[in-house]
Amino acid sequence: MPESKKNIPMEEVAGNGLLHRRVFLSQGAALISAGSFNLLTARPASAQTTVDIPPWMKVPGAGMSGYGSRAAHEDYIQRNPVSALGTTGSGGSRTPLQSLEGMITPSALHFERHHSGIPDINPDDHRLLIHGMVDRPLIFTMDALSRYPMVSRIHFIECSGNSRVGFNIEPALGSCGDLHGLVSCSEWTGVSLAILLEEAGIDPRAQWVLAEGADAAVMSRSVPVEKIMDDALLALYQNGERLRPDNGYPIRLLLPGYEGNISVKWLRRIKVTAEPTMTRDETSKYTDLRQDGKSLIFTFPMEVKSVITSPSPGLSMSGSGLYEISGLAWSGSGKIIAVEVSADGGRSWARAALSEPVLSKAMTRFRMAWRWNGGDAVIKSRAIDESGAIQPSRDQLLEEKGTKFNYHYNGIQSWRVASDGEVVNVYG
Ligand SMILES: Nc1nc2c(c(=O)[nH]1)N[C@H]1C(S)=C(S)[C@@H](COP(=O)(O)O)O[C@H]1N2
Ligand SMILES: [Mo]
Repeated sequence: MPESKKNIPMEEVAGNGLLHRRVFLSQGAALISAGSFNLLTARPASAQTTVDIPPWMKVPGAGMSGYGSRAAHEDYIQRNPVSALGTTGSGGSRTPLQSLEGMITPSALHFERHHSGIPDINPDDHRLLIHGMVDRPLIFTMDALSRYPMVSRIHFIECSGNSRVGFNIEPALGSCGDLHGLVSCSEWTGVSLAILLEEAGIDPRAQWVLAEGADAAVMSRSVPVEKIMDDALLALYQNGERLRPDNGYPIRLLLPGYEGNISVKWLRRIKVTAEPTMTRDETSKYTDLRQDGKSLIFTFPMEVKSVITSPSPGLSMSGSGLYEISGLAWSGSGKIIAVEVSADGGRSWARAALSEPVLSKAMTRFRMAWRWNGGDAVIKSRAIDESGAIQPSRDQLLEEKGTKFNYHYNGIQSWRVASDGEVVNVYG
């Protein structure tokens, strides 16, 4: 082995054992194979190991199936449904972020937020109406929509109530998904709403569009025409197959980067208007109460945010040594340009590696190598997006937004790793 590949020191780049992100670049793989350090937890193998034939090698395996399912050993990985008091069917279920890898959320684990349950829609009987300030009102069957040119884009959806427990006085208990799992990321395929509005002939004086859902809650929100013309999608497909009923089957509006509420599911009506309609869901709900008693309305983009998914509560560490700190970052204002990680409670920070592809308004996976000395440590991540926005600390956020805010929490998440390997949510 060439001298240069032997014992290359892992450069420490910030306090308490954070290592340079090159560990995850192609050269890093070479370093690992050169044995300059031992990231992996494998034990040395003896020749005997391969002689034992496991039971599944002694009989032919199972046959094919029409629609796949995951390994039974993975069935414990579940969304965590929590019903809201009051309206039947209202509530949410959160994505178990701590159990997933990469940037795409499997459709069956995409978070859900329903205000009156999931309507049982027959796609043959469902219609989309476009009317209001247009030259030609149009009505579409789902088949008619399918004949328009389609586009595919990878985007996150985040409920503006995500991470709300961060406003609590005491840090909440729970897994990463319990605290932050009202965000998911999918590949969405469908028809650009701008194309259909152009076909309908939009009145140049129109400034807003009302989007209405076909659930019993009749979720309705006003969207600026500018956003519609920019990147609004009528999504028909999610991760390659038709939308799940939970996520809006047979059609939903997708407004990339905007608070999840406005991506109206089970979409039935688009009305072009001069003014915002001032619906229930944008006046009594989804407004942000300020300290002076006035409320902000139409606070659409979700702010730059990140969270370490591993290690995180429930994923205990087993003894000092080399670990990968991994997490997700996203922003409603564009691409993530950097994620910084601290292992000493925020005294020093170092840049994580970002896993490709890094896409606008999509989740971005980050990774950092950490040599844990086995002592008490507080780890945290902070994301920066291409608009220059930096994820704030919890103190900065409360200072800026006040204590009456109930939505749009994007403060830095701190996890305390105790010397016994247990991980918990802490402030500061
Ligand atoms: N018609 C309708 N659309 C809806 C909702 C709803 O209850 N009804 N919930 C909204 C909220 S608050 C959010 S956060 C997102 C959640 O999308 P998902 O359930 O696909 O994750 O859908 C939005 N669209
Ligand atoms: Mo939401």
